[in-house]
Amino acid sequence: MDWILEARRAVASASVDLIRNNTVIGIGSGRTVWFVIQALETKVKKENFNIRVVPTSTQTETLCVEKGLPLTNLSENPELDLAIDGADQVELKTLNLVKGAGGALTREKIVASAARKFAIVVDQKKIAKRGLCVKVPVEVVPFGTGYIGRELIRIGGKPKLRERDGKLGPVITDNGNYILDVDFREIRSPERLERRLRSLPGVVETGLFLRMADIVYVGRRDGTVQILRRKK
Ligand code: A5P
Repeated sequence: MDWILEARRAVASASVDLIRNNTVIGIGSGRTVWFVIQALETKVKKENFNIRVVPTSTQTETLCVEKGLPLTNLSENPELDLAIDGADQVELKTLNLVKGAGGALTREKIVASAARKFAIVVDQKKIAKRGLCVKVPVEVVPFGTGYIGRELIRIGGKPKLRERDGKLGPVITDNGNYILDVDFREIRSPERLERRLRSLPGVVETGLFLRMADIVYVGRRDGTVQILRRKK
């Protein structure tokens, strides 16, 4: 699947064109963002830019430190000029997203909300032409996991506690919580689903990012980058 690596590289380098000097940028998490951090390092050095970044995960923070990108946080900078992040699925018509396969959904949603512009980098396999249909990650307070799981089944979902090879027991997020990956099959009304999920006590955040993305860079199999903009 070499084209995917090339697609990630291409969208990363296209997305850093949005970056201006003397700005504060939110940086998402995941494999595509890894290329964004590299492209950002190159751009900052080449243009001698003065930027600061707010990372959305411990992994991103470590990478930014390695690349010498100056860090800041939302206490110092509650308003960001731009945030760039990956996604697990993008609905073509609305640019609604599912995010959180890397477990950083809560910080990603906070950072995206703090940004004046939210840009997404994906490959073409992540574009959904007929509505969102991948599993929705839901971050939950560990104490409430059993109850929330039961409620998710009641509203038609199939929840699974996220576990990973190499670690016994559930994955713990950077916020000290668990993640339930919930299969809703086809998501007909994402707004309604989001409201229902958010109304459950103990749900910290969901991976549904609705009407948030302003621009999506799509890396295509033929090496080109397609740019989608959300209609306001
Ligand atoms: C991290 O929690 C996620 O939201 C990622 O942004 C998303 O899973 C995309 O990651 P990849 O670029 O690794 O596919």
